[in-house]
Amino acid sequence: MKISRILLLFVTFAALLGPLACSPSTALSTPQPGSDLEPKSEKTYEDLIVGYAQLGAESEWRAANTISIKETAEQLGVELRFLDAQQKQENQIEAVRKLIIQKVDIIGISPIVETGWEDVFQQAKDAGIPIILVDRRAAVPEDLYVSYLGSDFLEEGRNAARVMAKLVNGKANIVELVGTIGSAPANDRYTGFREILRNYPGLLIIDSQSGDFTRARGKEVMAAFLQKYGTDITAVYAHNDDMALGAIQAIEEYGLKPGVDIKIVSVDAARGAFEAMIAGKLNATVECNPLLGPQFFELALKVVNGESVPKWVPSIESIFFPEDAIEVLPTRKY
Ligand code: GYE
Repeated sequence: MKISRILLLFVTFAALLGPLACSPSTALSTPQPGSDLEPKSEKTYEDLIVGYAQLGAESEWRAANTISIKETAEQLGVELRFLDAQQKQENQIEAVRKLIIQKVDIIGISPIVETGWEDVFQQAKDAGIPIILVDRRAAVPEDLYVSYLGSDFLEEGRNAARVMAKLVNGKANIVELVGTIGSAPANDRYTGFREILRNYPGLLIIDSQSGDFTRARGKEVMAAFLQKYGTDITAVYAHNDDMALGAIQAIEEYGLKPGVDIKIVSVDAARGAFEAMIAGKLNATVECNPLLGPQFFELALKVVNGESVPKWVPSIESIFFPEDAIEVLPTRKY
């Protein structure tokens, strides 16, 4: 009984040791580089070098977006190489080229316009540097970027139209302040708005011009509209808050009451819009979230570590009206 138990123990022990004893080189020595057994060295935020090609500083939204990227990088300990293209596509292309030469791990970019990116994105791909589109899309084949992180601009345009229709009871002469020509948000906010307007024959767009997403241009374009159409204008659709705020000034200088004589709907939901709603000068703002830093770096780390990520990571957004403005303003981070 005793002997057979000892024998059993011995046999079990030998069986356990057997494979190790027979193939010590694979089981006990250091795995060969590239072999399946080599532990994958996962990068952490502190190891990451991230390039970021920002398009400029045209609006309150953009300022908040830039702060979010820079602050998050600092909090996480990521090394950020941030370049500002000052509203020019050629600068932004050059910025991507520089980041490729610097061999950053990954590049984030908010493309100023949709077209014209294939060559430089291909160069990044050839250099093995993945691109994440942040905030704005680019019209390139899907294999030239890993993911798009940003808003549904079409839906923002549709929501602006839905809100406008209610506000004016389905009847208005609208002037439209378009964002930067050729940019994804301007293209989609233009199209989405019109999609819904098809259901409202009383809502007419009497003119549509670009104010380049800036307050100064928004004011100029609105002043020109007022010169041309005067009190025929009953509503403004602005593709962002800054242009709406510029339009408000132009309307006041013309001697009319913004928000009352002329209803105004815009997009972004930046602090300036809440202040204007509290003052009764703006009737609604459709939210577009610029605080993309945390989601961006999380995506970047996943991509660099070879994890699969969705082709589109949408941001969560809502719509705000003057009746919520006093309560909501203190909670706004941009
Ligand atoms: O709405 C506008 C900014 O790309 C979503 O750009 C962004 C837009 C934003 O200048 O204010």
